[in-house]
Amino acid sequence: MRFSRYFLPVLKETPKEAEIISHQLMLRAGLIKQQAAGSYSWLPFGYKVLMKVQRIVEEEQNRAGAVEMLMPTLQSADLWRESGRYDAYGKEMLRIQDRHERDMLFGPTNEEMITDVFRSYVRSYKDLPLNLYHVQWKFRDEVRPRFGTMRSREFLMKDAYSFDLDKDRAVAAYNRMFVAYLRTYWRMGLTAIPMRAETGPIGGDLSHEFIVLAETGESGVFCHADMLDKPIPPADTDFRGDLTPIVQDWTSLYAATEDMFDKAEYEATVPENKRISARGIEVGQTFYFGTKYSEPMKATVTRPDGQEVAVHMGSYGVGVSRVIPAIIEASHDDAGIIWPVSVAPFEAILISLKVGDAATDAAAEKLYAELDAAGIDVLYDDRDQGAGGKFATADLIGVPYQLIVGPRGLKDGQVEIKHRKGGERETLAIDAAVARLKGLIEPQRRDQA
Ligand code: 5CA
Repeated sequence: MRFSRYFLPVLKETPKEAEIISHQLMLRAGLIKQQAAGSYSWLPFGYKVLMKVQRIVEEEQNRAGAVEMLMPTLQSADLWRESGRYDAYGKEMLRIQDRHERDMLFGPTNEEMITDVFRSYVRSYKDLPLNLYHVQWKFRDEVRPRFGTMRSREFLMKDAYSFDLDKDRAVAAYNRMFVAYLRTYWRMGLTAIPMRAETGPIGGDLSHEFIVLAETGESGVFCHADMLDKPIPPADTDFRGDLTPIVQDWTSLYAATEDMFDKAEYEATVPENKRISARGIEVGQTFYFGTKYSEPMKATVTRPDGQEVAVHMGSYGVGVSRVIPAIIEASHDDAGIIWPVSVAPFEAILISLKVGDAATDAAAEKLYAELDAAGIDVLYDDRDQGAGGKFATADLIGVPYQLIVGPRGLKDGQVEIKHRKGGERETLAIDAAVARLKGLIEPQRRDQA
């Protein structure tokens, strides 16, 4: 992508309304624009990150056996009257009437709708297990939307729903999502710790919040320090096998949100030098709630013995649009964002230091074509502007590698690579640059890992 033909409105000043660093940087680096309280446009640069995050979520859901679909944003109130949640959900639900004065709502979550899909088609235990998911916009009329897309009113969520014959099988389905979540956040460069959590309006008695530690996080959390560097289950994990040992290994160490905090247990099981009491960002949550929806909504299947039973369900959410500020909170410096390669809007930025100089133009154009041919997602800063401003923009927008081409180096046939993270610089022969970047970037994509 040529910068001169792109749409990347970078702001010099830090917008006053933004209280936390990720919100400031998302505005300044041209990722989002506020449209109303808690409502944002995703500008091209931010949208690219959003889609990369969504793709990782989808790949790991698919790997774990979930099947993607898409449900509408507007739902009929009648479905929610069946489950009893229409009145229970309160003011957070945006209620709408259509021209026939039928009650509708903008979905804050989809338990009812997916239960309706399920009951329309599935009759027998033979069709189980089943896990259906979608990535769709949700609306929650939050009392206090804040911190940009961290807590917005309209936000993008991946929500998956599992259906099983009984509790044991439903817990096995829960475990598959648990392991998928460990992999999903790790692939985005995040350390997200599963913590015992309250179930709130979704319901049930087994739930984990996946928490990224950050001073600006909205949740208070307590956990064992060893949770921070546990190895992540590999891509070839057999999701058809028994994942109990992996989940038990993770849940054997103490980790809970403040709502579930048990001081006595914490102090008895976590040595003093391993106690972490901190704040965190909830980037996802998993729930097992049995027959809470299937019973009132009559989503039943026949068992092998012919008896009809309500299916056991769970639901599993990832805050796709919240993950991005969480990544920025975890990965930035004074100059700007530092994207992990796997979610970076571009993997490299090619900076031409002298647009209009024949030799520089020729070298930069050639490198641009070669990077493209090598499959590297590159932003080519071909704007006729001073070097200082270009460097500052490159640092602000956080592209992982900067390839710098200018007349001085070119006289000796050389270009420079700057690593955004860590700031190292390498001078190398122009012909070696593309292979070097490929070697740096490919192992960090985490797509085969
Ligand atoms: N139906 C269940 C699971 S699919 C559910 O709705 N769970 S949830 O309420 O925990 O939401 C799932 C995830 O969406 C949260 O973990 C959080 O990361 C994200 N989320 C929730 N509310 C907001 C919000 N107002 N702004 C941005 N992200 C949000």
